[in-house]
Amino acid sequence: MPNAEGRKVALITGVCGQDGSYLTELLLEKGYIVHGLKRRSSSFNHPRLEHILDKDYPNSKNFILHYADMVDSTSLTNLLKLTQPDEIYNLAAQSHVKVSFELPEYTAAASGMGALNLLEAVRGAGLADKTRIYQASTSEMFGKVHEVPQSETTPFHPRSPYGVAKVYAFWIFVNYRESYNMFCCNGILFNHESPRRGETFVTRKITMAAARIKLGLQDCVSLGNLDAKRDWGHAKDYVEAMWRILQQDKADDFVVATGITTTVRAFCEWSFNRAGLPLRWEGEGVNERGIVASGEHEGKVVVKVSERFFRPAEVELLLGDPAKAKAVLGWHPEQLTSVEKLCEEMVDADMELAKLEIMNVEMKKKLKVPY
Ligand code: NDP
Ligand code: GDR
Repeated sequence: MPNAEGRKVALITGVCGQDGSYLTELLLEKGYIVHGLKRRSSSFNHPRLEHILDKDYPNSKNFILHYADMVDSTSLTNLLKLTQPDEIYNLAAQSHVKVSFELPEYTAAASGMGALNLLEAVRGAGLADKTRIYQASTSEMFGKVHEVPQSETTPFHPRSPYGVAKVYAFWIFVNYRESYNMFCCNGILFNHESPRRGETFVTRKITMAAARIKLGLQDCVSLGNLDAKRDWGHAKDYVEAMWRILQQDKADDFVVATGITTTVRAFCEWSFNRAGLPLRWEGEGVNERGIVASGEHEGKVVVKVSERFFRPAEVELLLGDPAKAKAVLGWHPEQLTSVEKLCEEMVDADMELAKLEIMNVEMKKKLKVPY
């Protein structure tokens, strides 16, 4: 139901993250009032939203940030009573797979129980019949894959505390749909990246390293499993699929993927090549090295393998089957950003950031900024 101004109202949890920022842009463009849930942090945690908060950004006044937390049920109920959303996009999560082995309990609370807290808050606020809810489910639920490619019918076999927490969130969404007839949907999204991707995920770690090494800000990058394969798309394209999922007549679950898989090694080669540092590989296992093959930096070791980045259990291969998303949502990955273009966009953006970093360092020296 639209609000008094005739606009739909959306609430995005995890609004400060990569997907939250692109989804906010999409919904504002579509005329929504957008409420964003952000958690308290001791330092500024919404750089990805800065441009939207600028008063000159189109429909900026329709974007409102609120403090709440997925592990604080009272804050969720209060926020729902206040905002009365037509649509909720639950993107908040401790989303780093490797970190989830170090923070298993918090990951379960935020990424698993957080989904239940949200659903109960929707019921508690009397919105169960009105509000459509999207859950950010993940290809990590397929984990040690039972078939290739993975579709909506592929069994789950998660390989990390994060994956396990997300399986719980998936099923509690299905359960509330079946038990209370709530409009609960899961988007099972495969990896999606962008220049706004967090710096510790592998694509961004690589594109930043390629740019910073090229400009002399860094010597080398250490990575883990170079043979892992991921089905990578562009985050901007994937938030469109999230929105489409909530516009259907019937609540349902969808795999969102490109249908193409790439190794970490290949993504590395493309990135360094784009930065003007073509690579060749030498050695095996933890002794493998990526070396600049030609040009000014020929012979320089720029990629190393470190056990530090291996996971206690790995997801070796993800490849999604987007047939249902194509047929029902009209979402066609072959018409969207390819993984090669995604890589180029990320390296180019990180080149610009690296130049800015150099200017900042110089400026800080001049101004004697303490940190
Ligand atoms: P990010 O890690 O970039 O964003 C997650 C957001 O959740 C952050 O803004 C974070 O806050 C917030 N958050 C974490 N814990 C809490 C909490 N307890 N309460 C409130 N907010 C919290 O993830 P992405 O944008 O990449 O992904 C969005 C969602 O989609 C996540 O749930 C992720 O698990 C899922 N997903 C992502 C995929 C991908 O490839 N990107 C693929 C499939 C699923 P802060 O900014 O303060 O850290
Ligand atoms: P993933 O993304 O675990 O798939 O989860 P990530 O980019 O962290 O890892 C992808 C693959 O690259 C390998 N890898 C490394 N990973 C990281 N982070 N750092 C390294 O140095 C490194 N070297 C190799 C990993 O082992 C892995 O195989 C992302 C997150 O966004 C989840 O929230 C989301 O649910 C899934 O994608 C789909």
